[in-house]
Amino acid sequence: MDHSTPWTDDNLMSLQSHVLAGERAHPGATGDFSWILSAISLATKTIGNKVRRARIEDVLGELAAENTHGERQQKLDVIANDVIKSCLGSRANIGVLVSEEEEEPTVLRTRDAGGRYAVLFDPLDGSSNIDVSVGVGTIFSVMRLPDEGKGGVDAVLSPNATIVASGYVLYGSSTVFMLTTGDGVDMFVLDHSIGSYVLAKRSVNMPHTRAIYSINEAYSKRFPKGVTSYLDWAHTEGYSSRYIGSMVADVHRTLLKGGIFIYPATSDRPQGKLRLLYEAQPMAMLVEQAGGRAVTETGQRILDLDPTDLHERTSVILGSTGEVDQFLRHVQTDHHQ
Ligand code: AHM
Ligand code: MG
Repeated sequence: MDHSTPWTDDNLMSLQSHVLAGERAHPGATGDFSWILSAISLATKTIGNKVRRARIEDVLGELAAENTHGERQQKLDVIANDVIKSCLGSRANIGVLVSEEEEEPTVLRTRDAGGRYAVLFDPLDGSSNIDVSVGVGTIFSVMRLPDEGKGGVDAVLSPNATIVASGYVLYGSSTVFMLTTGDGVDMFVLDHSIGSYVLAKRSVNMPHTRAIYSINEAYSKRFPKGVTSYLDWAHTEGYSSRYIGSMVADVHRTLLKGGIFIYPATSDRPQGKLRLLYEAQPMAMLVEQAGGRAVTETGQRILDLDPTDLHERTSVILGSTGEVDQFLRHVQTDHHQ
């Protein structure tokens, strides 16, 4: 009699084995991707550990210096950036590392020397919330660089560069890794007792509608008229409001529960605040892969935007398809008046 446990989809599956299984299903896959992802996995476990020990190790608070965008860096921003660079720097197929925290990208190797991918990341998004123990996260995307050309920064900005994977890790009450390689979104949770990310949910699908908006409403005097008229409408429709002020945490809730996340252009930040390459596009890919929609205030698809500058900013409207459509209806009506 066979007493072995029958195979089901519920069997324990680590992030690593999930990625390897994905590659085995594609004949001709080189293994490049699992190599990159194992470095991201190691880096985020290390950062998560630092985040949890920050008060004990006395690395909370701001540095005296500002980053390239004139913002005060937290000590942990710099630590997280260094961890990612040291984990990813040795992977032979990565040509370029681009970080929100650094003005210049790190060019590791040319295309001819094997640098076929770029990894773009925001090492610790929402870091100003760390001192009060609010969830923060690491956002990343992996870009396949075009075959032609030397590689380097120009390759990252080339319209022929394609994002092949995106994800984030939320260091919250549990550590959650959300990943898409263009075939749906899978959710992994870090099991601290075994030190591995384990699959918690396959093919996350966001609800089509949910009456929750997430926006920093204190800026409403600086919003474009269309955004204000959408909010007036939402108030009369009995919407609820949730805003953590940490994009990873706000987007994570939106992905699982539905609703809409809005960071519009404001009169003092006409381009918006969030960065196209490190925040908007990775989140847009995840949201679309989970059945949602991600656009700018003019209704342009965020994944169709071609950056001309690595640190470019954009307005971000993302979430349940029905909610984003509703938002655009107000903004566009306002535009045509
Ligand atoms: P950061 O990269 O400097 O941490 O800024 C990004 C954060 C996002 O996590 C969040 O959505 C947004 O800034 C909040 O901004 P605000 O405080 O203006 O509402
Ligand atoms: Mg950020």
